[in-house]
Amino acid sequence: MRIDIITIFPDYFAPLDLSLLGKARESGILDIRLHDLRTWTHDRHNTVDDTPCGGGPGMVMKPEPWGEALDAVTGDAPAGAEEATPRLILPTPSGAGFTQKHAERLSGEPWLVFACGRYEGIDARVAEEAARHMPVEELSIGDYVLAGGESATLVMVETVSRLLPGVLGNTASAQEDSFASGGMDSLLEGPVYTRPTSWRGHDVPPVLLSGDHGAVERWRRDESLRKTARNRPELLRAAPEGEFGRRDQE
Ligand code: 6GU
Repeated sequence: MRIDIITIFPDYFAPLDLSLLGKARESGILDIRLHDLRTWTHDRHNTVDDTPCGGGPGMVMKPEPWGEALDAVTGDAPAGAEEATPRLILPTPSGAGFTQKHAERLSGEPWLVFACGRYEGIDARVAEEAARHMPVEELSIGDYVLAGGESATLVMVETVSRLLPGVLGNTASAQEDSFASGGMDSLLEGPVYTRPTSWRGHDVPPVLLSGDHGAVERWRRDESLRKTARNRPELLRAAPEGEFGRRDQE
């Protein structure tokens, strides 16, 4: 998968060289390209913002550098996917809520472009114009306000990337994640343990050492339900009738 990130702070993305994503980039599974928006300014001060039309606080990102940046970046298709159209992601607190479902869908795309806004956001005509050439999605990572789209982009890129074949060491582990579609749909993951079996007076639950795989699976499901009920009760209430069985809801 190719991912282009346009930002005024390319250094913000240094963590993409580390760990799982760093390895995926080295192996070629992930082709992440960073672009400094100021490359597409033409004045002495590399201006990217201006005061909001209609007044009000803060600054708005000017459309011209964004238009040129998107033309340059999206005009250059990934090798072997010349026919591919990029999907433009606009991280914004006013976007639709990003979920594991979005991540699963986006992980099937050949090419994503993230446009990181700062200040009060990007002139709305940029999204309007981009939508004439490619699919555009506004996404928020939660109900709080960040200083810019960079950290939200890191969150989304990591969430999508770890779903790509070959990125996780154990391909089964993504399916067992909290929120993953499949077995654990809308349930949180329960507690996990490793050796030593007794530590500072706390014991690993004996069922996990019993060798009874059926009992282990039943215990894990019960613990998932217990944790979901405690930390995210709305997930159980939102589940289709009978989703967890009558016994589970009690
Ligand atoms: Cl994507 N951007 C900003 N600036 N704030 C956010 C966000 C995005 N998602 C939640 N808060």
